[in-house]
Amino acid sequence: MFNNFFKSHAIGCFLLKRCIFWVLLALFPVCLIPAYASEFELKGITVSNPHLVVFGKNAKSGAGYFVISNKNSDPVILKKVTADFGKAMLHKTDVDKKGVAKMKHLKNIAVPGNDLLKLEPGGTHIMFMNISIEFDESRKYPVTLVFEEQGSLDIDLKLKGAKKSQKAHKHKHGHAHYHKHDH
Ligand SMILES: [Cu+2]
Repeated sequence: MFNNFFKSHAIGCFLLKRCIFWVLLALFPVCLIPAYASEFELKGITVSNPHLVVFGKNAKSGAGYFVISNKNSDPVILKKVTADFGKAMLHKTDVDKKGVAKMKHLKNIAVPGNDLLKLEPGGTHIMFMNISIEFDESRKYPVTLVFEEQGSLDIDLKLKGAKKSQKAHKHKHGHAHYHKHDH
């Protein structure tokens, strides 16, 4: 029945074209997704979705999270992180027997061969301290990851969550600010 419809009428052809148009239009957002998901690569290492969580615009500390995947058969070791907006350290949150979360400083982070490691809240993360800038959600924050054998990889962290915490800290507004300057 469909065959006859398309063969006998020019309008069938028109409808078919329209149909293709709509299918392409529906697929269009799918094609755009890779543009939003940020990925950085270096010698078989892929760092995906790097983001920065800070508590308020004037936060003095924050945490960086991302996924490191390692396509090499040997483990890769992240030994250092540097950032121009603050001091960066490798950290891990551990929960002790009493249920108290504590952060400990790691010398390095190893990603096993053909495996991935997620840096996420409550686990391994990049800790940023002594932050000297005001955060702005419209820009990205460059960070350099230094791997033991592969060298350094520049990534951009996307700011997340500053708005939410600003709301949560609303009651703190109105306080006098004390600024300390080193000369
Ligand atoms: Cu930490």
